[in-house]
Amino acid sequence: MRGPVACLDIDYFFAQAEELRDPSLKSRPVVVCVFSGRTPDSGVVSTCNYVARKLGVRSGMPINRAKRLLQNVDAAFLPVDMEYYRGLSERVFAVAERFSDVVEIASIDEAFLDLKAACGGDYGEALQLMRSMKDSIAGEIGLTCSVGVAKNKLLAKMASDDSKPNGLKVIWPGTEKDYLAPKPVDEIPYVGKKTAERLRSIGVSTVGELARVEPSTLVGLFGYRVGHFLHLASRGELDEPVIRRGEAKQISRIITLKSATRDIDEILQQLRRVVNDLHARILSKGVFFEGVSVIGITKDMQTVSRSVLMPRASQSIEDLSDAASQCLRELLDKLNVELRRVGVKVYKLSGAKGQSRLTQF
Ligand code: DCP
Ligand code: CA
Ligand code: CA
Repeated sequence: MRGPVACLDIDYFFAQAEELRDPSLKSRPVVVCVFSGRTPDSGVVSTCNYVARKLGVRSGMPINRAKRLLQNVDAAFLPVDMEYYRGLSERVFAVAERFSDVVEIASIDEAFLDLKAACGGDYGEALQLMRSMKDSIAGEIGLTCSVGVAKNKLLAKMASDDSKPNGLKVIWPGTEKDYLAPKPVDEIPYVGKKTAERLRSIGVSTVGELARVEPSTLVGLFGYRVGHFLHLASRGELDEPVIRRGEAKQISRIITLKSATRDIDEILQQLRRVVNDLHARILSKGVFFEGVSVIGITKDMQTVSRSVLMPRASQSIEDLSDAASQCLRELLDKLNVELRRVGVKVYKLSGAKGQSRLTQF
């Protein structure tokens, strides 16, 4: 059995990003626009904050329509700033990568995490981890996101959509069918208005009804690909794996301590396994690291961390172990916290195979 899988989606992303750099916007409708330049008002709404959504503004709407809806309020119409959003997006996904080695970046504001290795199939543990990830993203970057946890990507995405904004929702194993049955079909991701209308024409409006339609009927109506998608999706059985694209930018390992503590010797002893594990991963991937950090999660789910950069790229377990001890010591010296979970991360990775680097020799 696969799972649990999480879907992380940043709330009203581009508009929230604008609020982040100018908090005075928070109380006003914020509309982020793709101005086409033909006339000052031509173009479409990219996204908007919830203040504007309450007044009827939506993604994809013509800008002049949004302006009419907001004509009596003090709204801000801002142009998209992709470079800025991309930077924030990378930082959010870097936090996500501390919580799983297998992160699939699906779009600028959406990623899937395979949590099986991190929580050993325990959904309660997955929930705790994702709560802590949300806290880290809010604390370190200042953005809210919504996270869904379920047995596959599609269900996780639906749970994330359901919990918006700033939500966290688990679809517990065994409850998938009950969760899906009453939902309107257009709440299945990627099912648009046209598909929903054609389904309604054969008397299908809920996911539960869709699940009872013969797959051959769906293939007849929508073709093989979409037909099969609808059949599997409606039964919660679309189990596509989470696939990490590209090279890992970091590798990390985290464990739960036997009990919350700030005793350095105790933590170091338990950390030895993490360091060994991580080192094995480093060797098997054939990479060198320059950055090492220790991440601690406290009893009250705060994330704390300390990092060091090595003078040169290394692959040695002594370097890794020394750096991790140093980070942990600094962290405990500076902060009066008891740790519940502790992890080690290596980053600034370089390949051992092919591209060699002068600093390695
Ligand atoms: N986007 C866009 N045009 C659209 C839809 C989205 O330019 N028609 C951009 C702006 C969004 C970002 O992509 O901020 C992410 O899209 P989402 O669909 O996740 O929507 P939001 O993040 O804006 O809102 P939500 O809180 O519903 O996730
Ligand atoms: Ca979003
Ligand atoms: Ca999204």
